[in-house]
Amino acid sequence: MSAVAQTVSPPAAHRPPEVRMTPTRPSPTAGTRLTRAVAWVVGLLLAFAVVPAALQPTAARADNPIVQHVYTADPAPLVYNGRVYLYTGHDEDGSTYFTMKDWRVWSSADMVNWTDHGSPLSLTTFSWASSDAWAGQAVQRNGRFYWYVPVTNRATGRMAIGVAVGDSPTGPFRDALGHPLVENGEFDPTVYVDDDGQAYLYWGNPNLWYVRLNADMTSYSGSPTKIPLTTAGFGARTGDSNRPTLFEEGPWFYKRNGLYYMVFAAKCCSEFIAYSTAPGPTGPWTYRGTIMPTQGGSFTNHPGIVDFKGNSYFFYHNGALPGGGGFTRSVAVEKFSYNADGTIPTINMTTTGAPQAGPLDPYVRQEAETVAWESGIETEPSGEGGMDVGWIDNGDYVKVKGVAFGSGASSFAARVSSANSGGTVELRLGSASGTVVGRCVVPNTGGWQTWTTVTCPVSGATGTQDLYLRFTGGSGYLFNVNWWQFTRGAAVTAPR
Ligand SMILES: [Ca+2]
Ligand SMILES: [Ca+2]
Repeated sequence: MSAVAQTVSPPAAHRPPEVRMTPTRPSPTAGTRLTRAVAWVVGLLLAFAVVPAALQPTAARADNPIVQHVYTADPAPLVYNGRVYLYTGHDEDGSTYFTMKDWRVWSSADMVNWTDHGSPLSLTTFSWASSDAWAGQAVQRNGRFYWYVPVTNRATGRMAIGVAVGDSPTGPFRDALGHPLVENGEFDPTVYVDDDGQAYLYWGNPNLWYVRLNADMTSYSGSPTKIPLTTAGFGARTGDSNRPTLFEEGPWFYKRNGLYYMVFAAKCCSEFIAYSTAPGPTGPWTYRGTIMPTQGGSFTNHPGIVDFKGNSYFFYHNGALPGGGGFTRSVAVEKFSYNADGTIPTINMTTTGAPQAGPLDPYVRQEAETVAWESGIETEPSGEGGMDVGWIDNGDYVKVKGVAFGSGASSFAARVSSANSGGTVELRLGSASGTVVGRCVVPNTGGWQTWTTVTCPVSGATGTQDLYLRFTGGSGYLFNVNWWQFTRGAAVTAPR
């Protein structure tokens, strides 16, 4: 979908299909990737046999995966200034391979309502990259944001690590170097800045490498160094003489309470998530076992761990959305608690996800693209900045979880646009068919990016509730919504 398509063409009666890419094939020189692809195909067949019934698509009550309108993969969370910023890859609709062209950014203040920040980084950001926008990670240093990503270098046909830099966690991002930061045919970078200021870049499949990054975060000292993959350090794999340890890919490196953690995708395929710990940033590593067993209908998985507002969270991906699978993945999250000795308990995938870490304030501007769950909507860059919600058909809805109305709201305002005949925003509590506390009529505004603010009275919205913005109207796409906001006050009685 794109804003252009929606603006130029009259609204169609059906959701526009996303462009389907011809599956890319590993190049003959990319031995690692070829091996990986073959193994994954085998894994794909296996994965379909082990999808737990609980993880089959069930929209009702579910809030996990955390994004539903696009497929996301390879989560990399970053806590900054009271929010969790989540950097992900993006699986194209209908993918039959790792057809990945851009990365996405999401953020949340409560772990359940996630704001879509669009795609501030793509293959086109790197003039030297040809394909494979795979698993990256962003970190903050001195107020700048460095996003490390693996891509295929067009000139060599090999996987390389690029680094983009931006002045905000949501970008815009630019290629910091104009060439790869490091290239050895391996991928999946993870970065951690230690307390002493020394930053480390780890990456690899089938090996595990690191370099010491310089303070500028875009160069390094010394040469890439290979971590010895011993069974004591990374567990024992059976059945693959080329891969004697469990380490497969997707490392996630950090320190907590003086202990260094290497969390990684283990075995192949299907993968599970395991981890090792070390007393120092480069080892020696000791294998600590499984964090997340093989679950969830995707034959890969990928870890990301942060502490936020006093709790710990584990991000991963699965194939739990409708149409989901090994190449159409979705990022999900679970809350967990470290054991007293720093070990990590077993974490299982759920369809409920993490509990809400604090209510959402409806009396400040909230972006329409802040979503706990939705049905039928898409997002696009807004002409007013940020993103807006569009491709709204009759009956589509957005769920916003845990909205703190307190003693009550008196009115609702929404920033809307429509090149069609508009429609109605129904404000419902508890479910998409729950009690209506307000209805806001949206007119034709003269264009899909011609915005106006509509308001309507609200009655009966008190306490903390799940708010459903349910959209109704005629045929075709009805209208777009950029943001919304309630006004506090006594309920207004509708005129008789
Ligand atoms: Ca729709
Ligand atoms: Ca918006």
